[in-house]
Amino acid sequence: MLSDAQVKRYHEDGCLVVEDVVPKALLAEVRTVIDEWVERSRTVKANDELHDLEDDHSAARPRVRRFKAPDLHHDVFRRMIGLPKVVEALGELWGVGVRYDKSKLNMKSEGGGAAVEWHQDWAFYPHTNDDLAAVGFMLDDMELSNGPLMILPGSHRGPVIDHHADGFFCGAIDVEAAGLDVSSAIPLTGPAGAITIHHVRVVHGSAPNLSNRPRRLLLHQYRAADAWPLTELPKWDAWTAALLSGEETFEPRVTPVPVRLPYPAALNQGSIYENQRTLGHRYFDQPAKRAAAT
Ligand SMILES: O=C(O)CCC(=O)C(=O)O
Repeated sequence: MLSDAQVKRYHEDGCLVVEDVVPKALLAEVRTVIDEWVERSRTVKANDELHDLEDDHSAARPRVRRFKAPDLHHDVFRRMIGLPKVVEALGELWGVGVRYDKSKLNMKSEGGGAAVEWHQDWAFYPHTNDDLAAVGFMLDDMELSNGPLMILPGSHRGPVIDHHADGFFCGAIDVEAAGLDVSSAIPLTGPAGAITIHHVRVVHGSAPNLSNRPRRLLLHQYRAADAWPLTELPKWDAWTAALLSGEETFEPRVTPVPVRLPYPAALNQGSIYENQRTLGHRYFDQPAKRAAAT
């Protein structure tokens, strides 16, 4: 599925864009379901197990920030989990079997859809080894103007950076306090139907969507079959049912990875957007720096 150059690029940068992965009919079906969900959200007044709402959401102008765990709510998202090109690509990157974890749909609506502050997914869910990745299915064209995912290349080989504020986990990096230079960040742009693959330790984030076009990114998380979480014990039946390729194993592969645990838990729960509310210095609230990064 992947060329040698793509595999090399992933290991060097910690990310990859692969075009033409989601079949057009499936893409159209997903968009239809999302449009229906947004329409239905007019009657939703508070965050719940599916909806994570923008602060300015209203019945007149529905603004959903994220649909949480969309795969638990509609079959079309489940059908995207095991797309052969996705499972093959991850298997080629890791050299072992692939297990599905979970899903989220970041909506980043036109006219200001929320930023995601710089972070490493690894800070949220460290495992016994770091062969984990999030696959982003581009449901719209991702361009510089609509807040594409941005990645700091090579940062997946660096330390796990502090994601705490005032002693509590906040799921975000204070770029100034950490002395982190994000000027070399690269935007992961591409046409709808492409996927992004980003390494669990790579530093990434995205600016608000100030364009007049949507930027919907469906993120599915996957892990190597032999990577076990350090912060939650899996329930066996669901765990083994999530294996998409390769052999099941009772022997976690343990490698010398840097780990910081996400405790004490974030003061604001519900989603990364809520966790990140307590971050002291917000990078993406500073337009000059945002312009420099994009
Ligand atoms: O939607 C984005 O641009 C960033 C997504 C992300 O990193 C996350 O939700 O953890």
